[in-house]
Amino acid sequence: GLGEHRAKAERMFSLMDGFLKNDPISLQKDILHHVEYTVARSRFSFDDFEAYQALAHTVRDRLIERWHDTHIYFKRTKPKRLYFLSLEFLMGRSLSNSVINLGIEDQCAEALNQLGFEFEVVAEQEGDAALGNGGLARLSACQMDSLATLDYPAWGYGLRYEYGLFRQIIVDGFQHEKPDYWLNFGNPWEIERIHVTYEVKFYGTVEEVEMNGEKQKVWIPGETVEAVAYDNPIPGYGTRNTINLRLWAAKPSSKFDLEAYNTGDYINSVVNRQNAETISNVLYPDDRSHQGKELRLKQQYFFVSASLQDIMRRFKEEHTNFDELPEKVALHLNDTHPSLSIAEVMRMLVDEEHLGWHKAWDIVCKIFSFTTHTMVTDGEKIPVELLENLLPRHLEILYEINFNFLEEMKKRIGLDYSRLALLSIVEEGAMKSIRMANLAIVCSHTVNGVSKLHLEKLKTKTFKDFYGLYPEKFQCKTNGVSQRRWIVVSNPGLRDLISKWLGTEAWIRDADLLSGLRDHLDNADFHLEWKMVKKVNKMRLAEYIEAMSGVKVSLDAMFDVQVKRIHEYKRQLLNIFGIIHRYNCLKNMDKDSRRKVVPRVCIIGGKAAPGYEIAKKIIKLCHAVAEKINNDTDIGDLLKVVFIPDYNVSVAELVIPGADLSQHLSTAGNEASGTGNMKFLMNGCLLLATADGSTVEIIEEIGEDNLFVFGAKVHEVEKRRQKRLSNLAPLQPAKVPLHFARVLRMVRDGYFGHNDYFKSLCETVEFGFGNDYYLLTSDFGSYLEAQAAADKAFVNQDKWTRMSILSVAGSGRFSSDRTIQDYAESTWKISPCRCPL
Ligand code: CR6
Repeated sequence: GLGEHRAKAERMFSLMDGFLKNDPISLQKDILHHVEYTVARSRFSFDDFEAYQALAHTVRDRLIERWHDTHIYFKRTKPKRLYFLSLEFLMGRSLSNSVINLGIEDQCAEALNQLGFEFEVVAEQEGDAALGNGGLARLSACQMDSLATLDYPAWGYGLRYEYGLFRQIIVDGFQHEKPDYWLNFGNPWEIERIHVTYEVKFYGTVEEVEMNGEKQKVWIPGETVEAVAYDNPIPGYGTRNTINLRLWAAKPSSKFDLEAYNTGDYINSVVNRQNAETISNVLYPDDRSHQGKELRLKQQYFFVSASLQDIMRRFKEEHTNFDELPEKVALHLNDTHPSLSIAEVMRMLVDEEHLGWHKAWDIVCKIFSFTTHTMVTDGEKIPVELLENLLPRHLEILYEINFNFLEEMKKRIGLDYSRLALLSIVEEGAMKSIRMANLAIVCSHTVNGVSKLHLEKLKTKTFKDFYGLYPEKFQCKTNGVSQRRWIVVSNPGLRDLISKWLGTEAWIRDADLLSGLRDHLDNADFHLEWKMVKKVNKMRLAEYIEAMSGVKVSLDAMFDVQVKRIHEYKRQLLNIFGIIHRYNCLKNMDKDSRRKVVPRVCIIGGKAAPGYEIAKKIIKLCHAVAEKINNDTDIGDLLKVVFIPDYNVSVAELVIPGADLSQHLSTAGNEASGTGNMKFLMNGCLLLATADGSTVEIIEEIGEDNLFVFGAKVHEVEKRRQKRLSNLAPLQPAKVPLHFARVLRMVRDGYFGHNDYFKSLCETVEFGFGNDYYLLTSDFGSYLEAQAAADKAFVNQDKWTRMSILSVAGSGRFSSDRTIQDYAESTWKISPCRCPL
């Protein structure tokens, strides 16, 4: 009875000590407790890694407390919730970030110290969680940090890949891929929820049955897999709120395969069950191309089905009427990858909850929002053949959605079949397929671009027809990055300096306050301290470079960095050609002129998708050029070239704060946003960049004088491409700038060896072959001018420091807090829900 219940509650309460304590002594006790009972080592002998594990568990306990309180609070107050659906999250390391967001960094450092350990060394033991490819995935991670910090009632959903993004090994200058079995050493940041499981079904047939006198479709699936939840607490900064990132892992269904068992085929039944686990095994390593593979489709549906069952269960616990769904639930599609969700919600509402089609569609159109992350017109497509086999009922639903949509369109635009064909969700042709972007646009109430320039292209090119029909859907949400991760965690020196001169740490929650640094623009002490911070970061980076590549670099040199995925459109090749040109110039200089040269360390890093041959050749060329130049004793410290292997989040945290100059070279109109530029900006590194993606807005914010802009503008690109093509027939070397031709010839003729191997790479920028689609030839001159301007500015360290300060001061707008607040207010319509202390 009630009395019994109360007695039990009181007893439980009396057993509780209250919340875990965060003073250094309590932390030490907890660390030692975990050394002994979690890691099972002796408290008298444990190493740095074991100290990491014990501290991680100590922090995890504290995260769990807040995480619980937050969820109880959300449950009680029943706010509208946002569900952020993404197939990729690049979380990187968690320890430092958690400790900082919990506000216990000093206490943890002291606790470790007294046990004979150093926080930095211990934190270095942690491996990266790399469940994503590049910008999109790291953006998701920054946005989760902002959602938690701004107290939004949000959950993230993703997949718990057992193999994250491959590790890049360089052998002899060539990229090799090694599996990233990141769970090998355990993962203290996740909580396995063995009771939170859902069955996910595949294959089978669709049948029609009579139900209450009406015909109803039912899907009779052929295969069942189980999804198990793993929860990853995401702590906010300066708040008790700790939200959840729920990642799904596939397990064989607990329903035993009876038939095989009965026929005595025990071994095969177990082997079949194991196949289920392969679904969430490995992340696809391409960040811009989609191949329409069955396993990828299976991953997408597995993710969608498990997440939506979870979301609907939570909704139904609190509500009985689906009309309330749009008031209580916002579903966000992070790119097209999770957009099967649309068909799945329709299936749940129509087939399982027995709502009428039109009513269900009405609801569905009010709950989805969508962000596209690409400038590419040819988006993700799913071959109908695959769907028909794997998800037969969903294919029917997609056809019906499309039929209704096209009927509506016929009423609006008439029988203009070529236009209708462009709008159609179904692409007819050699390979009939579902256009995921069209599906997402038709159903979402908001379609977001990731920069102003991107939105403009969506409106005028990529989705021009849809824009004409639904202009109100299209919105710009310029990307942002978290200043917690990209200054506070990765650049503690700069953090202290900023806080000292602003007289507050409030900028960690409100990045607009960074503009206050402008007040000290001419203060000599401020300049001195600013330069000192950069110097220390350069030292840290120089040590890393020497350890990784054996190259010793001078701290007086300008550290010039280009780190990002390797892509033709990002034009790492332009950078390398510039380096070769610089080398040529140095070789031709007399002693006197050489004395005036700004020494450079050119740092390049990034992964190439395993099947992307040209990108792999770019990596090899980078190594070949480095080998030649670094071993030329005549050049010495004036020019060094370094390739940093296995670029990932934790490497970025080291490289970005140590950079003087960073390069963002995409041919205008190709980078939807870019977020690396923002991270460098926040770290006082000057940008050398094209007017592409979000860089256009950075220029707006800090002024053209505070960075080095070059190259064709978006509106010029198309014209130049046309011009090149009209020159196509005769090879016209005269049209190619002399410097460019010379550099190209050196690579082609084997000056750096491997001329056969580099041939196809050279051809991408030659007439009659690749036709230089990305316009390296025509941008080269302007690129060299920008480089010269950077050299000139660097000589005047006073001016350089001012530009650097103004970069950080102008970076507030590029905080993911601003992005998330904008999404919350104008797209998701959710309000903060702050858990009381
Ligand atoms: N590759 C864009 O290319 C953008 C991020 C995040 C990308 C990049 O310009 O900054 O998304 N697109 O919005 C995709 O991944 C499809 C990316 O990271």
